[in-house]
Amino acid sequence: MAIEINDEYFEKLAQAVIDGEEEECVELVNAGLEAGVDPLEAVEKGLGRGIGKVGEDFGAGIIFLPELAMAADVMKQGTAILDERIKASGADRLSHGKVVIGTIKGDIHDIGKSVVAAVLQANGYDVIDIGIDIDVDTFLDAVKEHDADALGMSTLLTLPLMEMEKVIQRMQETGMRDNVKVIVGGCPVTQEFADEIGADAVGFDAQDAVLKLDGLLGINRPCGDA
Ligand code: B1M
Repeated sequence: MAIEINDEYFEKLAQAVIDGEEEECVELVNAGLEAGVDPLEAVEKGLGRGIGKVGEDFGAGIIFLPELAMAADVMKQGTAILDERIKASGADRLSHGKVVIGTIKGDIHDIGKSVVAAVLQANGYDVIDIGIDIDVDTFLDAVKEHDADALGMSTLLTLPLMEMEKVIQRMQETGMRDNVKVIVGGCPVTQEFADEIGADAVGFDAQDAVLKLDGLLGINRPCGDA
């Protein structure tokens, strides 16, 4: 499939997610990479726009869980390929620090968290992605085991939001909080909420997560290197 990277290409990617067309999506992603698409742009302008529309329709009761799940599977296939390319783009960089990242207990959304993990890795962080539905003890054990400089928590759901506070509280009780920065993110997470629960920062998207962590860990990059 020979293609040009333009608005039409990103629209086709979005539409493949909306239509639940896995084969089409994978072909478009691979053809895009061959034609030199920026993988993060393909996630944000293409696949992300498609899943955003699907999410809106689901919220409005226009489509139901099976259609949402089908679109999510297509999105996952596409982002898995792009995430690998994003990670590989930072393979030869020096390590800026270790980050444990996961989606909180009660939440199984993993696409956005995985994109953030890939972009952090591409920007020189050693990322330990511990997955989804992660409880307090598992977060703390992973931070200890890997001697992490930062902990990242993600959620897309409103209901389990307070799990993030529980993790931070336990870090305080066990004396871990002073040495480990905490960044939170996901669509229901606001700056006010992050302040309220005592997180160090909120990341509004993957690139923002890099900028916020750089700030917290004192990383100075040469111009154009972030
Ligand atoms: Co769900 N879901 N879902 N879902 N789903 C939402 C979140 C929802 C808003 C849809 C809607 O109603 N409009 C709604 C939440 C409502 C709420 O709580 N306020 C919802 C619901 C209700 C549910 C279920 C409860 C549905 C049900 O069962 N009845 C259920 C939850 C099950 C559970 O977790 N216990 C559910 C299930 C699912 C699927 C499994 C079908 C699937 C997920 C598949 C997967 O992840 N493997 C799914 C999907 C795909 C979505 C939507 C449509 C898209 C999410 C996504 O992947 N976005 C979503 C609606 C939406 O967001 N528009 C929706 C693309 C991704 C690249 O973006 O994840 O936002 P995002 O990540 C961004 C930023 O948020 C940020 O950077 C990322 C990259 O730019 N970010 C961070 C994220 N984490 C970060 C961490 C950081 C920093 C930045 O630092 C650590």
